[in-house]
Amino acid sequence: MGAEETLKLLRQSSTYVSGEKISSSLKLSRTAVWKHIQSLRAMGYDIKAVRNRGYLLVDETAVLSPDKLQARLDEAGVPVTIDHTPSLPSTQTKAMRLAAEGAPAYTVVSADEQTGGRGRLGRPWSTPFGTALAISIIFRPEMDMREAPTATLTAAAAVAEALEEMNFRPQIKWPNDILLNGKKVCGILTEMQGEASRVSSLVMGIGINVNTEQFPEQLQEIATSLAIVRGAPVSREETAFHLLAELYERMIQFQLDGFQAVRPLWGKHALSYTKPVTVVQNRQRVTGIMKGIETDGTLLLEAEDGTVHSIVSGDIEGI
Ligand code: BT5
Repeated sequence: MGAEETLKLLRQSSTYVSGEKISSSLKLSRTAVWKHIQSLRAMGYDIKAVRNRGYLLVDETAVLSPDKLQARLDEAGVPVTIDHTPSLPSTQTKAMRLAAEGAPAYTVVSADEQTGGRGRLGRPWSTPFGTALAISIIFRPEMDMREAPTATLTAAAAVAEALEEMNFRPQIKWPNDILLNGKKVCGILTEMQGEASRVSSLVMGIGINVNTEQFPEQLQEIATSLAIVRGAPVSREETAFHLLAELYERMIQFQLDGFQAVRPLWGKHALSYTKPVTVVQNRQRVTGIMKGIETDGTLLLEAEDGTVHSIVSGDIEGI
């Protein structure tokens, strides 16, 4: 908590802020302030310290300014409204609540940290403070619940396009992962509300590892970040801008012309497999050669005996 407050003070000032001023404003000891500065540096914030002057936030790459992001999106004609909070249990949970309360389409809930970020089937999603993008967007499309899988694929295509605009080489791993160099850099979670089979709101949660340097042990082998791939910090604001502009454009296309309009883009970024893959769905495993996707987003796998399995949701094992 103290690190967040310290960061706030540094953000508000374009000149050095003395350690005394920070400690008196936040009612913290000088040692505690120093520790917070150190932990902010460990998160990737470039903070200069000069004796007798204090601290200055030099590099803004780690900082997401919701006002600046909003202004840039407004200027580009992307009609989203950013609702940013430094720390939340989950942007998805908040966005689902706002959607149920009637929040308009294109409300974007974002946070610098999630303490209870979630993936599919209640799996955890890690978002350490200030290092990643955690965003949930409310859409109100005219669609049937059965179209949800293709909405996820549309979001995956948009994320891949956004990352390509930033000179990365993303690959989409069906259904909801974006990989860089074979490791997961982004996950997508699609949830809906509605009556019968009609969707009243679709909430798309997107987590992108931007400046994460060190992952928890269980993720070290499977996760990566934009900064790890680039070898330098990457602006979260820049990433959010590209992401939201692409997502808006592709979702409009999806709503007007259906997934078939976005499908070529999905295909352009989709990971292709030369060997058989195993897909786990509801604890069942199916192994086969991937034959692509159907127009409704289901995955087609041809098993050894020649039968073709159509898989609605699941996880491809390994890469
Ligand atoms: C996903 O689920 O990949 C969807 C993740 C969606 C996260 C966003 S962040 C904004 C919004 N708010 C939320 O609370 N959620 C959304 P799934 O395919 O089930 O993958 C989950 C698995 O990914 C976990 O079991 C871990 O193995 C792995 N994982 C967790 N955190 C990760 C990270 N930061 N980077 C890469 N892999 C991660």
